[in-house]
Amino acid sequence: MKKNNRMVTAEQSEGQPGMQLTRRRFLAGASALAAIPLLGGLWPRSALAQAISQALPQFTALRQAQKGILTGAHWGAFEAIVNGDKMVGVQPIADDPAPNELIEMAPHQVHAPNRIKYPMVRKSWLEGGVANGRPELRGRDEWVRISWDKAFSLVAEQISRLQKEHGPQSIYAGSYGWKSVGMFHNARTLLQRLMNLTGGFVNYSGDYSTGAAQVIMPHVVGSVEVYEQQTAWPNVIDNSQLVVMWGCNPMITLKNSWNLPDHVGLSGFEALKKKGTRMISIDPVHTDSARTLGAEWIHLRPYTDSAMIIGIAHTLLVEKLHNPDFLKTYTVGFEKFEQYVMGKEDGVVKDAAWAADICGMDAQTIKTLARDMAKNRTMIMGGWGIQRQHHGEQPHWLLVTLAAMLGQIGLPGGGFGFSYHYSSGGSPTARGGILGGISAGSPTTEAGRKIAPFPVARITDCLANPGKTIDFNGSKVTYPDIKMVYVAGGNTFHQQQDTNSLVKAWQKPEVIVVNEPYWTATAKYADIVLPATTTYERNDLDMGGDYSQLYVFPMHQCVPPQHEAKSDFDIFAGIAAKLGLHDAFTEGKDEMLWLKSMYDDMKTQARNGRVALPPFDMFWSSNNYIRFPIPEENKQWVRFADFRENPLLNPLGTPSGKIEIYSDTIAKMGYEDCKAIPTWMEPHEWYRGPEAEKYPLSLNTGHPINRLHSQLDNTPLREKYAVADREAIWIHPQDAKARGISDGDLVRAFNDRGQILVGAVVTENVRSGVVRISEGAWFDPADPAQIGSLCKNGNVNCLTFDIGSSSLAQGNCGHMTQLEIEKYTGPVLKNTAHAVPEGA
Ligand SMILES: Nc1nc2c(c(=O)[nH]1)N[C@H]1C(S)=C(S)[C@@H](COP(=O)(O)OP(=O)(O)OC[C@H]3O[C@@H](n4cnc5c(=O)[nH]c(N)nc54)[C@H](O)[C@@H]3O)O[C@H]1N2
Ligand SMILES: Nc1nc2c(c(=O)[nH]1)N[C@H]1C(S)=C(S)[C@@H](COP(=O)(O)OP(=O)(O)OC[C@H]3O[C@@H](n4cnc5c(=O)[nH]c(N)nc54)[C@H](O)[C@@H]3O)O[C@H]1N2
Ligand SMILES: [Mo]
Repeated sequence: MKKNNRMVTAEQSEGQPGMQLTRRRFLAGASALAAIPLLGGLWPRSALAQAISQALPQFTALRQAQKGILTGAHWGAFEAIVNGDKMVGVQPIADDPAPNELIEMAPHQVHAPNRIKYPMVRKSWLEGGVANGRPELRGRDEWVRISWDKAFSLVAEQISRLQKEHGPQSIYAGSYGWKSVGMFHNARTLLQRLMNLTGGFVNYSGDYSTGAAQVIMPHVVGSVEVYEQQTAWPNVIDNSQLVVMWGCNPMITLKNSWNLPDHVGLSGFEALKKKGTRMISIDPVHTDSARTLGAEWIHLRPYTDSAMIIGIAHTLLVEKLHNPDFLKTYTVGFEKFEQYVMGKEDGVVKDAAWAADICGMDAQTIKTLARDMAKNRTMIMGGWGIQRQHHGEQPHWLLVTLAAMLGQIGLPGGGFGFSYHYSSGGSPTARGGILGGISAGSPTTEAGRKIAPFPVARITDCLANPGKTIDFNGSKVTYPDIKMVYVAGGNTFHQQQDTNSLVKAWQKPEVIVVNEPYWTATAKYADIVLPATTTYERNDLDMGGDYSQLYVFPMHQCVPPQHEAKSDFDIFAGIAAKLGLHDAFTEGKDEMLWLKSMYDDMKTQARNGRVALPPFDMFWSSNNYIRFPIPEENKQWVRFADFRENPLLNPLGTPSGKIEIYSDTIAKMGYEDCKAIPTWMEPHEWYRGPEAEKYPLSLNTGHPINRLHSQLDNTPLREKYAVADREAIWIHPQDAKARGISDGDLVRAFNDRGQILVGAVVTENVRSGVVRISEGAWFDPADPAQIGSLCKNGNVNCLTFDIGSSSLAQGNCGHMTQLEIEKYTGPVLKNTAHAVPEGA
């Protein structure tokens, strides 16, 4: 049995887009809230806090806002300082162990000059309708302002027309995206709630974050692993002797979380540093994490990690440093992997020298690492960039195999963890209630219920090739013929690879609707654009700490809705009204009634676990948040300890109940690009492929330090990272010199798929032969009439290719591509990425 720790399971709704949160209930202690006398009206804050903490010292603690209004974002909970109708400042909450400066952007988010002010329609679409809407003008047409009433009618007409004429399989409302925090104003869920009521829609499966790993891991360890609770931080700090960050940049990626962050992971890494725990970073980039934590840097050629891990496995084998007992008791199929490593079938001995040659490093480094890992209590922390690649299923499968050979899985401070860098995996789980959100419901028609989702990153392929059938995880998926795309809470033109092929495929649907606060490229390429509020213009609730579930936060409205913006809830309720579905959509509840019912559900659930919560009205009006207690045993929780203790009583969810180094299930799928044991396969593009002659540099597209993807690119934070007003490109001095590029220069980065303008940062923090451009710069084509024209802001996905990681997972390959760069000497081009389109 898994003890006292939240599990995240793959379902189609919450958590990381596409993930559902569940948690075990707890039984201990006794409720005491009943002892508090009920007072009517508004409580003086201090009196409330005092009364509750006296009654419930052992259960809940109310934490008071000091100066402002409690709200929050993916980058942290904070207090908003408001002056009249303006947000003027922020202050982090007192409990945040590592407040994040990104919160300071909140006032700029609200008052950004590129807010969408009114409902707008593309002129040719408004005039020509579906028959003559000139979809090729998307992204460069004129805009016409319309009333909300007209907007609701236009959208409702399209939905009912399509449901009637082509059925729910003609409407794509997957709407992948990172939206904003808040369990109620969840743009994507609200969109899908509406679409389900109208009959159904096409959804996606998986996500962009862990497309490959979340599909392979259930075959290997029986769970998605990437969204699972990790061995708790205090246990890691106490026991790990060597921490290997494999393609993992936690001090950056832990700044943001899916829910309000608790930032406990950041303090965990700080604690390791303070203790002097040895840390190694394996990455083509000398990451901020490696530098701030003082980790040793092992750099390899990008996309070659699988070979390196196999080389380590070889050293462990020949030096007898592996743990045969562990492999025998807890895994299946190791002999087949051993034969592969020793070259029994193909005659290629995959030793450290073999790996070093592929990885562009020396063999000694690989051997030493193998010995150090075996000698010490080692925790392998795998990031996700290494699986956002062609054959991206292999690195994580191999890391599990490596950890199994070391035999420390399930021991304190040992094994592997694939979520230490994300949303504070390992932050000990608290005991309290869990907030549910509004539900998407289910399709109301038989046809709607039958629709199979397609893997999310296949969107361009799907739009371009209706009727095409692809492999996916042992089954087949046939693309529907999409006639309507609806996006709410995502930025398709940022997230998807090979932007120029997307631009082309995007011309196929008959109608594209986007709810957005800002004029992003996705909004600019729509037919109907509906202005959405930001979090700070509405009321909501959220949990703090994705894995810890440590807090319940009220997110109070700070300022009135800007311009004519409406919340997604009100937008979809308005459309629903035109379809005669208003009450079905709202269930007769407004924003505050929904929040109260969500809170009350959590309160009942918490009470069953013997944790008492104050009544909603009291909680809401007090401007406090609630912190739940963390049971002592959760602070030392060890992932897989139960399995290790008794693999028969606590089997894994794989067919064998063990770790599958050989998977019979995958063998039966018969895929050439994902075999039955983890293997090294040459990637689609790399430094030794034929494309490298023309495009010798390998691309790294890490997640941005000062942004969440594309979010906040339109704020003054830009001044921290933009070079010559473009996205930065990190270039090694040798590569820069060879091309006559100096620090601060404008650079054109290009390959056969596209070209972008970026600003040079010449630095030894990337390995030579590698350039790094963060994902998330808004797409801004110099000539929107020419597909493939220079992107003036540096959207890296203009360069990446769009194929699936393999037939198994069909994950995206955003972290892999070959390219060339040159000093830009063309005409001066104004960056218009954050400009409002003409007529808007
Ligand atoms: N090459 C490459 N590509 C990548 C990646 C990579 O590493 N390399 N990373 C991938 C990953 S892991 C991810 S998760 C994706 C992220 O891709 P996205 O999730 O699309 O990225 P965001 O920039 O967070 O986009 C969210 C959008 O929602 C809008 N929004 C925010 N709040 C609201 C709201 O309340 N209502 C509405 N209607 N809209 C709102 C924001 O303004 C923003 O435009 O990108 C993927 N793409
Ligand atoms: N500040 C910030 N934090 C974020 C986000 C953000 O946009 N900004 N996004 C959030 C989201 S949605 C996600 S999914 C996570 C993303 O978490 P990750 O996917 O782990 O983050 P990345 O930065 O894409 O990649 C992590 C590291 O992998 C390295 N890497 C890339 N290719 C290779 C390779 O071939 N070999 C090796 N060894 N290393 C490689 C990169 O250089 C980088 O240092 O972060 C979350 N946190
Ligand atoms: Mo992600």
